[in-house]
Amino acid sequence: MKNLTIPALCIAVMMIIPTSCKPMTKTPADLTKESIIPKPVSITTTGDYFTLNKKTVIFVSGEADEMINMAKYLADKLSPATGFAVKVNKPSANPRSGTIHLTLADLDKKFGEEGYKLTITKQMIALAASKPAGIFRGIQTIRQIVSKDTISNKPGIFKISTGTITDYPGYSYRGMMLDVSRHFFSVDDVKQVIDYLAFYKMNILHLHLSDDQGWRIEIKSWPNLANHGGSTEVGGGEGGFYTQEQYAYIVKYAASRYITIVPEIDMPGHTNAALASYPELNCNGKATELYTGTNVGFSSLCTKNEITYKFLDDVIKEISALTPGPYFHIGGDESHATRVEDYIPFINRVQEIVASHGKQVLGWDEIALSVLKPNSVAQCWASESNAQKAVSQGAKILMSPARKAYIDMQYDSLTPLGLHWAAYIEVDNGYNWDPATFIPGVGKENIIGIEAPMWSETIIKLDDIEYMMFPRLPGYAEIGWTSASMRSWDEYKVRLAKHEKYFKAMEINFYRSPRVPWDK
Ligand code: TNX
Repeated sequence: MKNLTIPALCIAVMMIIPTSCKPMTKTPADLTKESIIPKPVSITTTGDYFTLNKKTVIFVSGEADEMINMAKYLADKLSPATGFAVKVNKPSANPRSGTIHLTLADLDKKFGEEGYKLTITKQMIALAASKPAGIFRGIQTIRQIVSKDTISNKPGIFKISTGTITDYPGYSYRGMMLDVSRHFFSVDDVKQVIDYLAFYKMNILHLHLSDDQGWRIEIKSWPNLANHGGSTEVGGGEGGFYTQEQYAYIVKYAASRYITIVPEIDMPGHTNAALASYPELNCNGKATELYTGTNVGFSSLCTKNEITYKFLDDVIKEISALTPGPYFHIGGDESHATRVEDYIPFINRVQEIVASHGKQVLGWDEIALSVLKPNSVAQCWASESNAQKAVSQGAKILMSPARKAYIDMQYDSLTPLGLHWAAYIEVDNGYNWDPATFIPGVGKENIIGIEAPMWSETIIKLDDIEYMMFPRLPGYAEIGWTSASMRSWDEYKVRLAKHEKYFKAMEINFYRSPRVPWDK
């Protein structure tokens, strides 16, 4: 990892022979030609340049630490690209030219929490938003504009096209899921994923914290879950788990990128790691063996025993206390070892437990078989009729259709990692769909957003995560942010190709899809 860097050699050569590393400055200046992903709501150009150089200073509109931290973050992200440190200054009533301004302002309601307005003139770059999250999203746009392509033929001088960008998201939930159960990933790996999501303005990381193969979070009242249930993974490796302190740190790190963590404890199926850790969770009172295979649908909590609900209450209480976000994900998928007449009252009761700890239920689409609370959300992965059932109960939908959005699916039959039970998902296939017209009877008003799940049966290390995420993830980010009427694969693929420079600068191990017109 993973900062945007101009090859040092190129800078060195440029200082000697200024024309040898051909700058790709666009002439004439045209802000609308920038390859920003997700595509902003509107861009206008005024045909001039702002000059970014060593003297550029970032000002913030208030003293709030939050804004100053963001200015430092921007400076930090720009300096590897520019090769110099952009300074951060306290507010100034009369800022001089050549500055970047981050300002909280009362923007129109349509900008919401995450919208922003970026105005670039010859004298300054002004970023305004109603809320800090909007400033953070706008900073990502600045990062995508100030790249090595904007360097002028004078070293250390960047020419940024002038104009205005007005931008806000179409959906409020734009996420990715990481399965840390089938294979465990370190805190550093998770931080890296969070940074990738941030670059594309995504705002949710859903962590699949338990499954048959591993329990990945410390629960103080049931310590064996992590100690025993977390001690292996698919293939028999050593597994692992997050201590509560580590989980809290991930939550905090994500929050610094205005990303919310959604914790998932899968139930009543996908629970072998718990069943192996505590005999009393099994109907026959006997602990199961740890499991390191990849079959699904064989395990179930004992839905008729009271201890099961005491266990769930403790687990949901401890995790909820560490989770500021609104959702607690209860899984609920593929409970083939639970009879449906047991499944329905189980989910009904667990919804009450989640509510009693102040959280809202998210669950895979099967939870629509139960009586959904009005604020429960069904995550549609497989069944259209479950999604329709959820909507008919007044619940909302999170769209993750496996054949479009599962980033553990292979690109094609030659992809060395991943599965293909739902589909092969080439980059165009993953981009070309509209969540609001995908399921009959489920429209935009029923949908909170989209999520791309990364199941990890075959995904072992960060490099693998990157290979499956990129270059598909920017497409999911765009589906969640940009209205369907403004999206087309033929236009998008050209912008996506331009992001190769970011993938390379961030040292991302990405799939060079033949469907994307990369530079030769
Ligand atoms: C189905 S999707 C599952 C997971 C697997 C995944 C592999 C869902 C709710 N359940 O248990 O990991 O397929 O693609």
